[in-house]
Amino acid sequence: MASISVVGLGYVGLPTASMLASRGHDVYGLDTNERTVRELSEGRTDIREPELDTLVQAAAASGHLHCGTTARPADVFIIAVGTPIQADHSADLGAVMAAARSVATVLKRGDLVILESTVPPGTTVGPLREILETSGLRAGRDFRLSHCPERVLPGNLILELVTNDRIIGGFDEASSRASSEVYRSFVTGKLLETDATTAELVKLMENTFRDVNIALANEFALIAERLGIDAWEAIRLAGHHPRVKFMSPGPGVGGHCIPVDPWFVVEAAPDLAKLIATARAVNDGMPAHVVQLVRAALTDLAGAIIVTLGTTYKADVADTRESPAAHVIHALRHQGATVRAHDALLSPEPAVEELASGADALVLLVDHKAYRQLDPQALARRMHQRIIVDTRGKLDREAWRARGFEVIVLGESRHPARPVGQ
Ligand code: SAJ
Repeated sequence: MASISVVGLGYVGLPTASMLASRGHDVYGLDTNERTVRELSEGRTDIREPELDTLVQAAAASGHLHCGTTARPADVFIIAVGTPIQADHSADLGAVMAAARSVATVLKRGDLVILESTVPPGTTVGPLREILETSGLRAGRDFRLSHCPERVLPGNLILELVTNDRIIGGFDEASSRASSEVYRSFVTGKLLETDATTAELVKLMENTFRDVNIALANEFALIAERLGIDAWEAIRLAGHHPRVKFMSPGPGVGGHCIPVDPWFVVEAAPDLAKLIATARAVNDGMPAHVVQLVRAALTDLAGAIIVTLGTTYKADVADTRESPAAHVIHALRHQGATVRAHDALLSPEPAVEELASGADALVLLVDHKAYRQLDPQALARRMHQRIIVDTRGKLDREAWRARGFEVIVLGESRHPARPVGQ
C-alpha cells in the first residue's frame, strides 16, 4: 500500500483521506487549519454529510490516518483545496498554488501528484507543473502528475465517492496509469483515462451543463408567469416527451461549484462562452425575482414580518455556501422587512409555528423534507396575513388554499392565461 498525503481536508479531501485510510493506505492529511487537523486526528469532523462521521471514526481507529499542518514526504499527493472566484469572476488559484508549493518542498523522484480541485483548463500542465518543478524535478521525467476531478454530490457524497466513474487526466500515460491504480483501491465505477487539460474541461462541462439547464427552467418559469401559464405543469408535460428532461426552476443556484465553475469556462474563452455567461446571469437574477414576488403579494415590504424557510443552498444539505436564500433574505431586509429566518437543519428552534406568530408571509426558499410536513391550519391561526410564497414548487397548493392562504408559486402566473394579442 502506498503512502498518500491528502492536501486540503474539506468536503472532498476529508472523505477521500478517510476512505483511503480505511482501505489500508498509510494516509497523511495536511491542512492549514489546526482545528480541522485536531478534530480529524480524533476521528471527528464538523462537516455534516450522511455516513461521513462513521467513515472518519473508522479511519481514525484504523491507525492508518495521521494529520498535520506541515508537509511530509509521501509516494502520492492528492490536492483537494477550494478554488473560489474573485470579484471579477476570475479563478482564485491561491490555495492550489500554496498547496503545490508545500508539496514541492518534499517531492521526490517517482512520486505522483494528483490535483482534484476544479481549475481553469491548462492549470495542471501550466502553473501547477511549474510550481512543482521548483523542486528541481521534472514532470513526466521525475514525477507523475494528473488531474482527477472530484464529482461527488453533497448529500450523497460517500456513495458517489465509491460508485461514480472517474476522469483520470494524466500529464502522460504513465501518470494516468499510476493515478488509476490509486483510485482502483476504493472506486467501483469506471476509471476513464484522458489527458489533464481534457479532464479539466470535462469537469467544468458537467457543472456548466447543469447550470445552463437550470437557467433554462428558470427562464421558462419567468416566461410562464408573463404568459399566464403554470410552468410546473408545462415542465411536467414536456417531460413526457421521450427525449426531454427539464431541471426544476427555483430561487437561484447555490453551492461552491455550480455558480462558480462556469466562470472558469468564460474566463478561458470570453468571446465564445455566450450561452454560459447568460445562464449565469439568469440564475443570478432569480433571488431578485423572488423578492419581487414577495413584494407584489405584500404591496409594501417596509414593516412587513416575513418568515423565510431554509437558508442552505439546497434541500437536506447543511451547507450555506453561495446560498440564494441568503441573497433573498438580505434584499428583503434591505427593503425594510423584518425577516425571521428558519432552517430545518441549521436553526430548527424556534419552530416555524412560533416564528409565524403575527407574520405577514411565509417564503419557502429551500425544500427541506421537514417543510413538507408543515400544517397550514396551525400556521393560519397564528399569522397576521395568510400569504405563502413557494419558490420550489413543492407545496400542496390546494391544501394551503383550503386554509385561506394566498399561495404564490414561482413560475405560476397569478393571472389566467389569455390569448396572445389581447
Ligand atoms: N438546483 C435548482 N434546480 C434543479 C437542481 C438544482 O435550482 O433542478 C439548484 C440547487 O437548489 C442548488 C444548486 O442548483 O442551489 C446546485 O445544486 P446541485 O444539487 O445541482 O449541485 P451541487 O452543487 O450540490 O453539486 C454539483 C454536482 N454536479 C453535477 O451534478 C453535474 C456534483 O456532482 C459535483 O461534484 C459538485 O457540483 C461539485 O463539487 O462540483
